[in-house]
Amino acid sequence: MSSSKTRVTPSSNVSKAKKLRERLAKPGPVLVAGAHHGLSGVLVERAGFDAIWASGFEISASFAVPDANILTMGENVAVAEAIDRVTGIPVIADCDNGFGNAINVIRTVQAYERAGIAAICMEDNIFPKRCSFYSGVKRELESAEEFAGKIRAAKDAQRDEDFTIIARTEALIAGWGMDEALDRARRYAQAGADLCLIHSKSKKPDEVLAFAKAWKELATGVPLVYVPTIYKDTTAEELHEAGFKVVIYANHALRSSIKAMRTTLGNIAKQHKAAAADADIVSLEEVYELVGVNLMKDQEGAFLPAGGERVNAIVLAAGSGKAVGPIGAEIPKAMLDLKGKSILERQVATLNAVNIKDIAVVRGFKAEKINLPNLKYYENTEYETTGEAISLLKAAAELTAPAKKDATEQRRSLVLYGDILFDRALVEKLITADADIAILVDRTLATESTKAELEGRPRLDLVQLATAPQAGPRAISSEELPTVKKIGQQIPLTDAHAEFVGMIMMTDVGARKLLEVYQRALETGAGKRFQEAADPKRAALTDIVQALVEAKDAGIEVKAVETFKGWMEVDTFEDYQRAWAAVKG
Ligand code: SPV
Ligand code: MG
Repeated sequence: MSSSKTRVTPSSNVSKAKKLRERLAKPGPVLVAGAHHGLSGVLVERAGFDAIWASGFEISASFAVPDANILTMGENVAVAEAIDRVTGIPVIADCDNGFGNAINVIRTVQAYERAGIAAICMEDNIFPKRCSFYSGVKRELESAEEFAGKIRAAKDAQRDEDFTIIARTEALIAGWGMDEALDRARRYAQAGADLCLIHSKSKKPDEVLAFAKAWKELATGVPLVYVPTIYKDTTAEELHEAGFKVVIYANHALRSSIKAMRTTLGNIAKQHKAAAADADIVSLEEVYELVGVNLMKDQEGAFLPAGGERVNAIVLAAGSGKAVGPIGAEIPKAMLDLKGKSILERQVATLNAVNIKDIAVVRGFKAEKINLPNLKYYENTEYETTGEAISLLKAAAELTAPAKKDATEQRRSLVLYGDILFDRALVEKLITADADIAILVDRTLATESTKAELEGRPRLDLVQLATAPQAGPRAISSEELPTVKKIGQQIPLTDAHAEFVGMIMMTDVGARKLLEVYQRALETGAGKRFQEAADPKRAALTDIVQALVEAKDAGIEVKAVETFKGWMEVDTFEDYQRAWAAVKG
């Protein structure tokens, strides 16, 4: 169960106040349990209760202060709202004495209604109150008249007709007798209370049972609520039978958590190791599940731009710098110095700038010379007899996210050559491409002068698109990315629409397809030509991309993300000189 999904704000338009009314209208006792924060609220809901009691006793205790109006109305309503936000069942909030007189009550009702709370409960303790069970403390009740005025104020202030007001009398707690209790409850019912709560500190339910019996005779039609904190052995069904509709198990979640925390902390303090807690704690995964980490992952996929943690990069840097001349013969090309920083260092800085921090490098030629910190390394020891595709295979683990049960994580990988310099904007455009696999292509080639300049230059990776791009100056990119028809070095320059920059973005899905096509070629085509390579082992990136373009059964289109300039390749000594001139020190 992706339980996080069940924890999204309820999709129905029925208010929680209405839900509570509907539940009250159904037969059987309504079971409610106390909570003091979002998490305990979630646990109450998961346990199957009908509603959550935002308990003043629990909330005060969670701040480690007495239940005596020490916390403000604002502090209390904030907790009740926090509980309501993460749960789907109604919250009944304990509002003590309404946090003041009838005028304060008006604001209290407004605040709780706005917070999405289904019902509030107010008691006839004076302000500041004392918890019903504290002995030896100063306890006084308000006059019944004054409290009835608060009930009237509350009913007048509510906007949603389903918002429920529970009036609670503390007459039995204060020792004022059954008659006083009944009289007060009756007056509160007359003032408009939707339910009446009779509280008792008797160890047996006799008092509340006697109250229920007499209440029936008064025939007010107002249902009763009880809180079995001191009397504990009677079941909800028994008290329902006697006339009670709602039962609130007010503070048990808090008290069990104190016991659990004390045990765990005591054991760690004694043994000085975290494992001392193992027998008494839930797994981290259980916490993740309770707080909705799965839901957050779904939301990340739906709402966050690609980038950040989910995008990683793989730099293919197994080749030597020989082609650049003597200056590159002793080091891998990616480590060629450009005014104090190597090409690879410059690449890493640009990738980091777009929040790609997970970077792997495939080394080969003079591998030990590539040793920048914070990178992952893979080796292609056969770099002399193999191509870039084999280098990519060495880092295949980086391309596909580990298979997870929930499979919500969509990973995107950027694969790039170790000898290119590029602007960050290009990376941003490529990693956000709406495709499972997209190559970055430079359309500067479209101009005749560029074509003329490139004419005669060997080993250009050219790209032909499925539909010829719009000719002439000024054009906007179409909303749909162009599809790649052909990629390779043997495309006549006149047929080419763009040049491959040496950077590919692939999602988990795209990567799996690409690797599948290449694996098949390695298994079945050894020793035979593979696209433009003499053998699959010698395949360049362009060869495997072309193979994927042709593999109709793969069911995937290779898309092109277009740029005009913004990059350069360091392949020859002239390139190296141009790059040197272009970069800042
Ligand atoms: C609370 O939970 O704060 C209550 C119920 O008011 S009791 O503590 O039992 O009085
Ligand atoms: Mg209370």
